[in-house]
Amino acid sequence: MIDENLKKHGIIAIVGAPNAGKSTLTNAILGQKLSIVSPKVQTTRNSIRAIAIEGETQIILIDTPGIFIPRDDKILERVIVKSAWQALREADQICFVIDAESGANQENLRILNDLKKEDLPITIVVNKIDLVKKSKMLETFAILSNLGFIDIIPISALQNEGVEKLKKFLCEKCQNPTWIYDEDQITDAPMRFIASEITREKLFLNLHKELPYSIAVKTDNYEILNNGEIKIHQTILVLKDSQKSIIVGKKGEMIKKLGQDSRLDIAEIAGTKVHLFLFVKVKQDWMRNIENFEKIDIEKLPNSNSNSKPKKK
Ligand SMILES: Nc1nc2c(ncn2[C@@H]2O[C@H](COP(=O)(O)OP(=O)(O)OP(=O)(O)O)[C@@H](O)[C@H]2O)c(=O)[nH]1
Ligand SMILES: [Mg+2]
Repeated sequence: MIDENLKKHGIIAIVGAPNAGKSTLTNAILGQKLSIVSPKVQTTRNSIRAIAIEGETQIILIDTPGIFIPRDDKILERVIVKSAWQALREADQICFVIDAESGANQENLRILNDLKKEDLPITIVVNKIDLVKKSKMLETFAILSNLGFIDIIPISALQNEGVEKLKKFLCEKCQNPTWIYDEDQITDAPMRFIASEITREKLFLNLHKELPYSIAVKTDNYEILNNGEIKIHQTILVLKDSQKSIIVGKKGEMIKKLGQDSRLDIAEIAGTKVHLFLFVKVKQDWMRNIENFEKIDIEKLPNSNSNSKPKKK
């Protein structure tokens, strides 16, 4: 039984360079898939909260997009990086994730330097330790401790190594009174946003080169049927006809595969059968207009039914 008087919470921003494994780590601490993951950089575009519980502590993780220097003419890049910085300003703690292969390289040191200005406690997590030799690890640790960092924790988020220890460590850092979310809630993001993200992940995993970066997914309709099953209509927005052909594939095979992969993952998170209908639309200008982007990926939804929040099963 949880003692109501001992309940506490903390907000921890998971930040770092693109591809460091922030979303993989978020899912590992949460204990289930929520945030999307791919081998490509800039997979996460919007910050998303994952709510984990450990004993009396509610650990609220904010999985943020990777921090990099955006190009002036790329609105999407600027929105992505802005979302990361905004999110971390809502946090009590920063968990800075480093890819062990990159170690204390220039990029990571530059981000760390900028993070220091935020005046929040920083824990450094060295991830992907399964990929490096001990000597590389020691070198990274030495550089970071010389810079004055005390909390440096090695993990492999993919292999779930060190994650439990990190979770307990972060719990100690969570010292605000009470819980701020329901016990069984795993995120504050609406299920229809999660559904768009899952389809975007499948596009990242199945399509090559630059194509995934010029794509957005919009959930047009998310309906809970009388039998509890869910019917979803989504539009995949692309910039050109040629991109549409690639997504549809020969005899529609690609879009069929994308739909199947996405449907299974959405069903897993929603805990019920999902009927998913995908459409591809050419919208030449969707990336040029910042409002377009925000409307597509950060949906503000009027209908509370379709706005339901994913819960622990
Ligand atoms: N070998 C290994 N791979 C990992 C580990 N953690 C994550 N990865 C892989 O690294 C890639 C990037 O992981 P993500 O979790 O999407 O990284 P991210 O930091 O969220 O990336 P962005 O959202 O694009 O900034 C994926 O292919 C993961 O499977 C790890 O501990 N070991
Ligand atoms: Mg990510």
